[in-house]
Amino acid sequence: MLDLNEHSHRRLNPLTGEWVVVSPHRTKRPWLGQVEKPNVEALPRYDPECYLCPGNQRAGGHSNPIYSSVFAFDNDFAALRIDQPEARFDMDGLLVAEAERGVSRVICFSPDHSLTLARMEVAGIRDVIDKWAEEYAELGSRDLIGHVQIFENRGEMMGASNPHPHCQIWASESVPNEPAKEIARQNEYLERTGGCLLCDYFRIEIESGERVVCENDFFTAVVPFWAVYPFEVMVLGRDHRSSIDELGGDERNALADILKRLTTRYDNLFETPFPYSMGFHQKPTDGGEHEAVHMHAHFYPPLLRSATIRKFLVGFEILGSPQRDITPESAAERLRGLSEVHYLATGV
Ligand code: H2U
Ligand code: ZN
Repeated sequence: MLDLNEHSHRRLNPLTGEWVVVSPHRTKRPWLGQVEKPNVEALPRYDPECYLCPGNQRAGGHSNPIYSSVFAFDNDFAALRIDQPEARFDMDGLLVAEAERGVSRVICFSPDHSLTLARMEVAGIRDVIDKWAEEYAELGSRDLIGHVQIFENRGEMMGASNPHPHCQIWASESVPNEPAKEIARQNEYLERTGGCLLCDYFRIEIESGERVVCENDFFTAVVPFWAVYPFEVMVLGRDHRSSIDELGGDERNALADILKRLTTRYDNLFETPFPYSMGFHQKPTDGGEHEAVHMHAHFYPPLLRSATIRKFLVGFEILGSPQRDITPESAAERLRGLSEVHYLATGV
C-alpha cells in the first residue's frame, strides 16, 4: 500500500504528462519555521511617480486618461509586435527559428494604486473579468492571433515592475509551450475516455475535499494533486467552459468571488502581500474547435514558509524532476484554515 503521507512517491500531472517527486517524510512539522514579516509600507492611493496611475505619463509620451474602473492599453515595451514580416530560419532542422507576431497589452485593475485583487470589491473584480473576456474575444478574433495569454505577476520577486494592480496580455500567433502541452493531453483524454479531463478531475476533488481551499456555486480553488509550488492553486469551474467570454453573469461574479477569497487567504498566510504569477489557460483562438479544453487559472506562488524563504528550482529539480516536501494535502489544509477577512482590513 502506498501511503501518500509517509512514502516517497511521484505524482503525475495529467495536464502536462510530467511527474513531481513528493517526499512527505522530509518535513514532519512543516509549519514551525520562523515567520519574518517585512515592514510593508502602506501604499498611497495615488502615486505621482506611477506610470499606471490615472492622468500620469507613461514611456513614449503617452498619458493615462483619468480612468475610473478598468483601463487597458498597448504595452509601450511590447514583447510581441504585429508589424513584422512572416519568416522562418532552419539550418538542418537543428537551428530553427520562426517570426512570432503578436500584441502585448497592459490592464490596470483599478485606478487605486494601493489595492490588490484581495482588497478590491467583488464588483470591481467583476469589471476586470468583463475586460478579460472582451480582450480575449477581440484579440482572438484577429486573423493572426492564435492564442491569448492573460497573466498577472504580483510582487517584485515575481518580476512585477510596479505594485499598481495590473496584469498583462500577450496575444501570439502560435500556442505557447504550457497550454500546448495541456491541450494535447486534454485532447488525448477526450479521445480515450469520451470525457473532459478537468470535468472529471473537478468531480474527484469536490468529492474528496482534501485539497479544496474554498469554493462557491461555480468555482473551486484547489491545490492540485500534482502541485509543484508549495501553495500552488488551480481555479476550476464546475461547468465545461473553454474560454472566459463563455462565462455567464453569475459565473463571472462567482469567479470574482473565488479570486478575492483565494488571494485574501494568500495574503493572510504570512500576513504579507503574497507574491505569485497567475494566469488563465483557455482555448486557442486559431479557428480550431478545441472542445476538449476546459478553461482554468493557475496560481504559482514561490514562497515556502515566510516572506524570506523562497522556492527556486535547483539541483535535482532543474536536472531531474521538480520535488516537494510539503504535500498538496497539507498545503490545502493550511490555506483552508485561514481567514477570508484580509489582515489589512480595518474595523473588523
Ligand atoms: P509587469 O509589472 O508584469 O512587468 O507589467 C508592467 C508592464 O508595463 C511591462 O510589461 C509596461 C512594461 O513593459 N510599461 C508600459 O507599457 N509603459 C510604461 O510607461 C512603463 C511600463
Ligand atoms: Zn499607480
